[in-house]
Amino acid sequence: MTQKMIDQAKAVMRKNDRGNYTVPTHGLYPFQWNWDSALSALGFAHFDEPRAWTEIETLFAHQWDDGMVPHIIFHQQDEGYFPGPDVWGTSRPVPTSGITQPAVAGFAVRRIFERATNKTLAVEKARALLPRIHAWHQWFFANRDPQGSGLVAIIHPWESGRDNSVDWDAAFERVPTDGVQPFTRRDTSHANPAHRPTDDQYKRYIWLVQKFRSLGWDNTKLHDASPFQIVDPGFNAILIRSCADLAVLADSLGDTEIAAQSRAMAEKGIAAMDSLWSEAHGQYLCYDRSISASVDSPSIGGILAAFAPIPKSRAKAIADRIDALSLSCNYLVPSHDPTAPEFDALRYWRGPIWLIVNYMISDGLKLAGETAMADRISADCLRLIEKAGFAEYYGPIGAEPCGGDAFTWTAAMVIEILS
Ligand code: 9WN
Repeated sequence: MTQKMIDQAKAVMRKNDRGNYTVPTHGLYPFQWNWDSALSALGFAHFDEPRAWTEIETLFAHQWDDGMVPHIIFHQQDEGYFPGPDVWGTSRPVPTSGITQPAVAGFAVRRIFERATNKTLAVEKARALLPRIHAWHQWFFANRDPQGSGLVAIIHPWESGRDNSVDWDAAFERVPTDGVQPFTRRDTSHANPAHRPTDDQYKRYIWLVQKFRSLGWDNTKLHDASPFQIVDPGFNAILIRSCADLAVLADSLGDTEIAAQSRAMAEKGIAAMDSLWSEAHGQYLCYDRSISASVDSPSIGGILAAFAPIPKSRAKAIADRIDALSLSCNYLVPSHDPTAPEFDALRYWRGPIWLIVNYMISDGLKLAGETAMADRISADCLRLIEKAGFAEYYGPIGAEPCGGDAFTWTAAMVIEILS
């Protein structure tokens, strides 16, 4: 059974392999996505190490001069996705979007490096990637934390990777829709519209894109100009974890300066993260920087925070919180609390389970010594695959496969769990 599942996962990854990058899935997402690639590289590393390095190299080949690594790279023309390069208008030689995505690459590169069987190749590739990843981390704190709080804000829901989370609902009320150019969505012709964001949310996504475009994609201006500035604990946890991992990688490669700077960013972030803890919910919550208020929304963002080296007592509380969530669903970990009124079992990031998020939560809990919950989450991932195949996301009550199928990072996570 195990080997069969690994073989199926490899076949999914090969199918979506475009040579030097992978698409998340055929049709729905025909380009390269940032955090998809970094997480998918972990899967490749188990059966094709050079290919794993290439995936991340391709991503960083499109890093902007200011250090940002864009969330989409439009390698080829494809009318099947909206918004395409013309809407973004970033004027890059190979078009890209103008926003970023969770900084998983630092974590992934350290892990691939440490597991590598071809050490010569690993040293060469990691040495070349190290300053680039570090520049991206520095970009985050310089541009998305202008007051030096230690935590960064996202300025568009797509940056979080959790596009239509309940976390953004209240803040989205303040994002206007006037002046949005008429558009036709493509996602709803590939996937069930009932499992996707609403048209109203799409208008607000596009309003933000048009706003940033009107500012020439100048990152020194975008944060302060955005009506949407949210400090997401999950997003910050990924960045903090990657900074901490990059410090260890830099030490291994003898770069003491990058090691020290990375460690300092991680430590400052961890200390600041505690301000997001909610005793009432037993998890972290988002903070809406534009109105200086906590966001009372018990989503998976505050559970994913366990991916960072948070205090052990917090990790234990998060394991307890997940256990409590399991009373209201059949599979872990739902992207929103099933007992909350906004929970929507099959609608994207408002309830469904995502294997990549499960993987990161499980990894963080394991490091914190919460192995029972970590193993339970991994076991649930495999139950979902057995029942519903390699889907984009799954219903936490009935294990329904949702969104796109034959999904690259879902397959990569299965290889990670089973190898
Ligand atoms: C927008 C590719 C991406 C993921 C995101 C997921 C979804 C895109 C979309 O697909 O977002 O970036 O068009 O819906 O929410 O996490 O990286 O798999």
